[in-house]
Amino acid sequence: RMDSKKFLLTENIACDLLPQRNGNCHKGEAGRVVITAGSPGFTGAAALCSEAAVKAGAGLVSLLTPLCSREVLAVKLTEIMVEGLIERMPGALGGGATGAVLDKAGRADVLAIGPGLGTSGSTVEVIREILQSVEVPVIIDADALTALQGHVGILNTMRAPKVLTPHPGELGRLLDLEAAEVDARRLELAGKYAAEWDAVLVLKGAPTVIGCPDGNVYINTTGNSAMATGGSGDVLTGIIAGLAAQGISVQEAALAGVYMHGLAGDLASKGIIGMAAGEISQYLPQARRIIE
Ligand code: NPW
Ligand code: AMP
Ligand code: MG
Repeated sequence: RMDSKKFLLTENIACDLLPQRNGNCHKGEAGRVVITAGSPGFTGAAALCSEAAVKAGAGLVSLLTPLCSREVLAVKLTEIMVEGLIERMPGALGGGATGAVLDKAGRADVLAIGPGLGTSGSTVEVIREILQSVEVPVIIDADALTALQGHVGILNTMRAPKVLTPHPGELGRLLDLEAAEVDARRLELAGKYAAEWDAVLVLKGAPTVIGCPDGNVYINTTGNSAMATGGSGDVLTGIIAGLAAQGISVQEAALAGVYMHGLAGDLASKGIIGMAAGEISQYLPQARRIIE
C-alpha cells in the first residue's frame, strides 16, 4: 500500500513554488495560455477564467470558444485574443474544433478546458478527442470533467501532464459516488485518485485538498465562505493555467495557484459576504506580492 503523507499548504510552500521572471523577458516568454471555454448562457465562465490567467501573470492568453459566443466574449475581453470554434449547432462544437484546439495548444505552454463549455453530445466528444491527443500540460475543469463521466480510462492513456479541478459534485460524477460522500472522504479520495490517474487532483471546497501523483495530499489554508459564489472555480482554473505557463510544473502551479486563489479571495472579500468572483482576480497581484 502506498505510503501517503499529508501536508498543510502554507505560505512558505507557495512562495518556494511561484515562478520567477527575468527582468528582460518579453510577453512570449512570460507564458502562452490557451483556454477552451464558454457557450451561450455561460460566457461569464470563459471571461472569468481568461482574465484570471492574465492577472496570474501569463504573457499571452487566447480564448477559443464556440463561434456563436465569440463576439460577445470579444467585446467583454480586452487583453485576451478570442477565436471562434466551428459548431455543429449553435453552442455545440463540431468535429473540426478538435484540430483547431490541438493546433493552437501545440503552439502554447498550457491548455485549460471546460469552464462553461457545455455538455451537448458533440461538445463532449470533441473534449474527449482533445484530451486523448493533447501534448501540452492541461487543466481539466467543469464540463471537461463531466465529459469524462464513464470515460475515466482516458486519463490513463493521456500523454500530457494534467490537473483536474473538480468540486465534490464533479468528482462524484467520475467515481459514481454522492457529492456528500466525496466531501466526507476528501483527503483519502484526492490522494488515491491522483495516484491512480497519474494526475494532480485539486478537490475543491472548504478546505480544498490537492492530491499529487505520488499519493501525497496538501491541505490548503487560505480562502473563506465569501468564495462560495458562481465563477470562483472558473477563476481558479485560469490561475493554475496562468502559473503553469510561466515555467513551473502542473503540480507546482496547482499548489501555488490554490494558495493564491484563496489568499486573493481573503484580500478581496475581507471575509465579508457579497464578493463577486471576478474580484478575486483583481487581488491576485497583491496576493503574489504578499507570498513572494
Ligand atoms: P447542489 O444541488 O448545488 O447541492 P454542476 P456547476 C453538486 C459554469 N459556470 N460545489 C451540486 O449540488 C461552470 O464552469 C458558469 C459545487 C450540484 O448537484 C460549468 O461549465 C458561470 N457543487 C457549468 O456552469 C458561473 C457541488 O454538484 C452539482 C458541491 C456548471 O457548473 C457558474 C453542481 O455541479 C459556473 O461556474 C460543491 N462543493 N458539492 C458563468 N457566469 O458563466 C456538490 N455539488 O452541475 O457541474 O454545476 O458547478 O454550476
Ligand atoms: P466552483 O464550484 O467550481 O465554482 O468552485 C468554487 C471555488 O470556491 C473553489 O475553489 C472552492 O474551494 C471555493 N469555495 C467555495 N466555497 C468555499 C468556502 N466555503 N470556503 C472556502 N472556499 C470556498
Ligand atoms: Mg466550477
